[in-house]
Amino acid sequence: MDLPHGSSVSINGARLVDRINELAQIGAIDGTRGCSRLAFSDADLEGRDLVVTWMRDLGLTVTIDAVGNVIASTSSDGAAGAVMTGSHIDTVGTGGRYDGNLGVLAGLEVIEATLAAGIDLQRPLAVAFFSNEEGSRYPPDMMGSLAYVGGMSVESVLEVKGADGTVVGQELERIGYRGPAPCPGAVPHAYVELHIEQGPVLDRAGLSIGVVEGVQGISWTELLLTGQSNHAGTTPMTLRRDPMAVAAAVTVAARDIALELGGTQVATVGSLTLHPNLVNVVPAHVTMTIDLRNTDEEALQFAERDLEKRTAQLAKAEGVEVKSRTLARFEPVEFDSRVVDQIEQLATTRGLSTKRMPSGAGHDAQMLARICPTGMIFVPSVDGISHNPAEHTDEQDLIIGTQLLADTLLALTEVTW
Ligand code: HGY
Ligand code: MN
Ligand code: MN
Repeated sequence: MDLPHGSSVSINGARLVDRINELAQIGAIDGTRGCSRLAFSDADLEGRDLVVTWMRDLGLTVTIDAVGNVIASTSSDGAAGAVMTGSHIDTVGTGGRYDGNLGVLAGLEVIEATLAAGIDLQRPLAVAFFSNEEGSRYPPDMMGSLAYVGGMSVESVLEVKGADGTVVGQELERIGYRGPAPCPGAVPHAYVELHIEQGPVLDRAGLSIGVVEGVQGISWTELLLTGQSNHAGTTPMTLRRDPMAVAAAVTVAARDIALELGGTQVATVGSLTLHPNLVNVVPAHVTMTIDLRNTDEEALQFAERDLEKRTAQLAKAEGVEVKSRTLARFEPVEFDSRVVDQIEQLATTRGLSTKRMPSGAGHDAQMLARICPTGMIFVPSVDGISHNPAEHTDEQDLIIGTQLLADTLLALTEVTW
C-alpha cells in the first residue's frame, strides 16, 4: 500500500535528540549516560511533568487515567479511533536513556511535525506513555497498558505492594497522577511502537530496522525459601537447613533448563535477598525471583514445570520450605500481519535494511495488540546492551526509526480495516 503522495512528513531529528537528552537528565545516574526513574518515584513524577508539558505545548488533548496512563491526542475524543503510538518513560533502577523514552518522544516528534506540515488527517494521532512498564518496583511489568486494555482491574493495580513496602495507589496519589480518565481506555484504530531492540541481532548484522512480528512469553516467579537460621561456626553441614544452598542450586537449575531447552529459552535470577544477610549466620530465609521467557508457549510451560519439580526436590533434600508467587505471566503475542507488512513495505520504500524478528523484551505493544491492530519497529542497540546505563543507539538510527514511525502512522490514518 503506497503512502498517498504528500502524506508523509519529515521529522526534526535534532529536536527529537534534544528531547531525549533533556529527559535523560531527570534521574541521571552520575558519571553515566543512564537514568533511574522507577515507576511512581519522584524522578518518574519529574519526567512525567516534563513530557506532559511538551504534550500540552503542542495543543494536544492530554488525559490521565486512574492508573496514571497519559494519552495525548490531536482529537478532543482522545485515543478513540486514533492511530496511536507510545511506550513508557519509567526505567529500571540502572536504566539507559532510550528504553521506552524513544518511543514516547518519537511519537511526540511525529505529531509535532505532522501538525506543522498542516496535513489533513483522516484519523487522529495519539501518543501515550503507560505507567510502570518495567514492573521492577511493582510487578507485573506492562502494568499500565495491561490495565488500559482491561487485562488488570484498576482496583488490583492500586493495591499492588512493592518490594520496598510502598503501595501503587498511595504512590499514584502522592505524585498526583491518579487521573479521572476511564481505564480501560478507548480503543485506537491501530497502535505502533518504536523501541530499541535491547538485544544484539540488528547491531551484529548491521541492519537498520527490526520488523517485529511479536513478543515472547514471560513468566516471573518469586520464591520464598525458609530454612533454619543457625550459627555459621557451630552447625555441622549435615544438620543444616540452609535456604541459600537451595537458592544457589535453583539458580543453576534454571540456567541448565534454558541451556538444555535451547532455542529462545532464557532464564534469569535477577534478585536475591537473604535474611538476616549476615556473614556468620546461616540464613533463615531467602527470597528470589526467576524470569523465564520463550517465544513458544508450550516450551515455556515445560520450563516452568521442570524448574518447579527440580526446586521441590532440592528443597526437600535440604529440609527447606518453598512458597512461590507468580509476579507476571504473559503468553507469547503475535502482531497483526497487516501492520507488520505495512512497516516492512515502508521501510523497503525508504531503502532501509530490515529483519523480521520476535521481541525478547516485553512491551506495551503486546497489551495493545489485545484491542487493536498493532506492530513494533526496532532500531539497533549498540552491542545489544540494555537495562544498563551504557545502553546506546546511534543518533542516525534514532532518526531513521522515527521517520519510519512517521511514515507508518500516517499510512495507517488512511487505512480502513
Ligand atoms: O521485562 C521486560 O521485558 C520489560 O523491560 N519490562
Ligand atoms: Mn521498554
Ligand atoms: Mn525495559
